[in-house]
Parts: sequence; C-alpha cells; structure tokens
Amino acid sequence: MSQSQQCAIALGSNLGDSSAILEAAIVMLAKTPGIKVTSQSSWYQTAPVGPPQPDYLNGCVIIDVQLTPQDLLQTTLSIEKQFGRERRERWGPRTLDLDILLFDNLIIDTPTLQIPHPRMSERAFVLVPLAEIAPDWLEPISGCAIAQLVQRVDCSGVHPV
Ligand code: GSY
Repeated sequence: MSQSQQCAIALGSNLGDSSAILEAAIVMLAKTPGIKVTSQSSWYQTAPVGPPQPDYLNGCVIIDVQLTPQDLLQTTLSIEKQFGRERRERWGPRTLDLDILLFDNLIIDTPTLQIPHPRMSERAFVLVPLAEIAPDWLEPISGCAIAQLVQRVDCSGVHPV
C-alpha cells in the first residue's frame, strides 16, 4: 500500500507511570515505518468507565499511515505488549491501551477489528481529545462530525491535565 491514509488512535493508561508510558507509546508509533504522527491532543485525566479503578490518562493522535488496517492493528498490539499489557480483565486497569478509532472513512467489521471503534461515539474520554484535534472528521457510520458527537455525551469526568 503506497498512498497514505489518515487514521485516529486513542491512547489510555491507568497503571504505572501513565504519562511516561503514553509519551513513549507515541514515540514508538512515530518510529514505526509507514507511520507519521501529524497531530497530538492534550492529555486528559478521566473518570474510569467500567469497574472501580484508578482514573485514566487519555489522549488521541492523528497519524498518516501507509499500512493496511490489519498491519496497523498488529503494530498497536505489539506496542501494548511491550508496555506489559496483558489482556486479562476486559474492563480492568491497564498500563497501555491503543485503540484504532477511525481509518480514513473506512468501515471494517471483522471478528478481530472493527472500525470505527464500536464504542467511540459513547465515550467522552475518546471524543473530547479527538474533538480537540479533528473536530470536522465525519464518523462514517453516523455521518456526524466529532464536534457534534462530543456534544451528546457527558464530559464532566474529563479534565485537561
Ligand atoms: O477502553 C479503554 C480503556 N478504558 C478506559 C479509558 O481509557 N478511560 C476511561 N476513563 N475509562 C476506561 N475504561 C476502560 S475499559
């Protein structure tokens, strides 16, 4: 695949030195052949969604990517693994979570990869940072801009650091 496409990735952490882990994850993304990080949101301290656990640090990046969606997924899983992420408890605390949110205007629905991310439109901890760097991007299933979607969710638990 030679032409580059734009992709949005959500980052989150609530175990360990979250700030250092998230910054290092962005460096690893940026060093990956076929990925160029073009925009980075602020970091936000966010109330946990799911069982009781520490607050998260969340943010988003936009990348130009010359990888297939499946290859990008393998890249994000490999970076998560290098930070000690073990996929144990589904909604439990984690050192690093990297979620592919949007890949150009593609809609992908396979057992291992769904794009747009199936829960992104309900999650203030995703929409607030994404709206900061990509307000006009249209979520391809609803056809709504990220700036519109963020107005529909409760953002009271999301605070810039
Ligand atoms: O889905 C990502 C992991 N996660 C998060 C998160 O990143 N932020 C917040 N605030 N709550 C979360 N619950 C889960 S699971």
